[in-house]
This record gives sequence, C-alpha cells and structure tokens, in this order.
Amino acid sequence: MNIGIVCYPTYGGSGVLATELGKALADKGHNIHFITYQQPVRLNAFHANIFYHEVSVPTYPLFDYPPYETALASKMVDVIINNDVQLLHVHYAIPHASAAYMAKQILKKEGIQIPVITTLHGTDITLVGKDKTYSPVVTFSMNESDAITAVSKNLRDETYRNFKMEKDIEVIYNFVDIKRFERTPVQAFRQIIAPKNERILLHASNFRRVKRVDDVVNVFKEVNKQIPSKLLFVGDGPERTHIEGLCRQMDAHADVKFLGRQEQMEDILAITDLFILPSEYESFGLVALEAMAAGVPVISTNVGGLPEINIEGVTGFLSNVGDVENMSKNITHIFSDDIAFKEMKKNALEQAQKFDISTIVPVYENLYKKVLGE
Ligand code: GMT
Repeated sequence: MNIGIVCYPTYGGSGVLATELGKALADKGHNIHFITYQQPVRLNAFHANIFYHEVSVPTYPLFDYPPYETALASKMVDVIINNDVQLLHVHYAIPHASAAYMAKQILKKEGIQIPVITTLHGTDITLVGKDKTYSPVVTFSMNESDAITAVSKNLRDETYRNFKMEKDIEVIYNFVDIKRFERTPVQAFRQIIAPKNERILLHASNFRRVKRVDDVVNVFKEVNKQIPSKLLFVGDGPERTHIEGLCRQMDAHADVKFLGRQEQMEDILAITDLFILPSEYESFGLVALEAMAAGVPVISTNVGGLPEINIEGVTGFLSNVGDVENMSKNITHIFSDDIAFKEMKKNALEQAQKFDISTIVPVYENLYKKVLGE
C-alpha cells in the first residue's frame, strides 16, 4: 500500500509511535510518505520505501499566526496526487484531522477518494481538544474520519464522554519493539553513574506540568534517605529549569543527573532499576512501556490508561496522583526484597511482550485494508 502518515515530528510519544509504525510498515514492503514540518526524530536512517515531505509555512507580515493547517492540507493534496497515496493516517487530532478533512474534500473534486484514519493519542482529547476553543472542529473532523482509533480503552472512553461521537472508536494499543530493548548493561556507564552500585531511578518526559516532575524529586528525597540511590532525568521542557532548581536545594543534589534529550533510551534503560512516572494523566504512557520492555518495573500513578499497562504489584506499583509517600514506600519495599524485585522485572518484560510491534502493526494493516474495502 501507499500510505501517508501525518504526525508531530518532535520527541512526543505520538510522533515516536507514528514514526515507528511507518518504519515497520516500510519493512513489510509498504511505501510510506511522512508529511510533517520537520524530519521526525526517529526517522534517522535511510529506507528505500520511506519518503519525507516537508511542510513549509511561508510567512508574510500580515500573519501573526502563519496558517500551518492550510499549508499542511495543501501538502497532503500534492503528496497524495503525485504519489498515488491510497490512505492518510493522521496521529494526534489537532490540527491533523481537520487538515485531512480539508484535503479529502479537495481531492473529491478531482475524483480521488482518500480514506482518513485518525489516531487519538491523549492530550488532543483530554487537555487541548475538549477546550471550547477547539472542540467543534475536533468533534467534526473526528466524525468525518473513515476510522478513529485510540491508544487505550481509557482514552476511547474519555473521547465518548467528552465529545458527541457518531462513530465507533477502535482501541489499538501503542507498541514497542522488544528486540530494541534487549541490551546488556554497559558496565562502564553504570560504574560512572553509580560507582558504589547504588540503585538507579529514572524519569523521562517532556517536563510538562501534566508529568508532575516535582513528585519525582520528592519521591527521590525520601528514597535516598533510606537507600543509596541515584536519579536520572531524561528529556527537556518547560518545567526543567524549575526542577533543576529544586534538585539543587536538596541534600542529595549530587545524586541527581539531567541527561537532556536522548535518543538511545535502550542504553539508559539497560542500567536502570526503576522507572518513575507520576503523571496527572497519561492516555497510555509509551515511555513506561519502553521501560518494561527493558525489564524495568514502573512506579506510576493509577490514572488514564496506565492501569491497562502497569499492573499493580506485578509489573510495578500504582499510586494516587500526588501520593509521594505511597510511591516512596513502594520503592523502598521492592528494593529491600531481592526475590520479589527480580520477579517484578521478569513480569515487566512479559507484560511488554504483549504490546510487541509484531502483534500491533498487523492490526493497523487490517484496519487499512478495511477502510480501503479490501
Ligand atoms: O502530551 C504528551 O505527553 C505528548 C503526547 C504526544 O503527543 O506524544 O503524549 C500522548 O501520547 C502518547 C503516545 O500515544 C502517550 O503515550 C501519552 O500517554 C500521551 N500523553 C498524555 O496523555 C498526557
């Protein structure tokens, strides 16, 4: 098939997922056309079946807000016509679903039928999408899609609750390439981070408020008092400066390191003991799944789609949002029981295997065939 994929090209989970999906489909022989404003971060190697079409948005003195959506829809039309693209798969509803609707209407006039699949990822529904500023357009364009998918049951239900949906939403879970995370720890790296074999805790995110990174710091403060430990932060975003300030005020500030944005998560996870994700909301928590794929148990909140991935007492622990005490208690408990910890690591990997790329990608392929009437 010739497939158009539209996503955010940045470090966010939706862009990562969309890019990995495109790469996996290309490996299976499909031609993939990425349409986005920048080369997607995970699109980092040449592949004969992958094409990247950059959307450029010319500026003009009149434009305080350059019309990205118009440029995107026009690019979609151009790419579809000139590359015989058969379907468009857009990730993150805003503004991709409405741009796709516009492209579809333009192409209809040319006698070209182009099915659109919209995959909902989380904040496009739960934070941004349901805001009155956007909701009429989001509702309309979702309903005009030929198929809608959500990355968890929780996100599907949230969408039904918050929008007047006229179409069914299919749940297709996010996936991970388990093989990528089969790494043996680089001892030299572990030795530098934890020279006295301290436990290593990790948090990775885009440092937005929804991630509650303050809670990571407060959890670590408690844990570090009882267990020799180190904390690694991966990623960057609006809260990072504030979090660095908080860490500097801590007695254990020398035990914390900020690694910034990193592409080789598998190498960092290979030396990690526990992953912390205290978010206020996660539709899925792709980064938690990546941790589990590396056999790293997850300390998370019990919100959104997280309980569909992280199983209480089995693959990690779940706490109420903001319950720093409970999270710290769970960490010290699991670190003081080597047998239970080993079992939990094994369970985490087994759970991640259920979300392996080899299981989920064919589900998308079947959906593509369905919308194409095959
Ligand atoms: O808002 C974000 O955190 C970024 C957003 C995105 O665009 O990547 O993440 C959402 O989609 C990911 C991939 O499906 C999910 O793993 C994240 O849980 C989800 N974020 C939220 O729901 C907050």
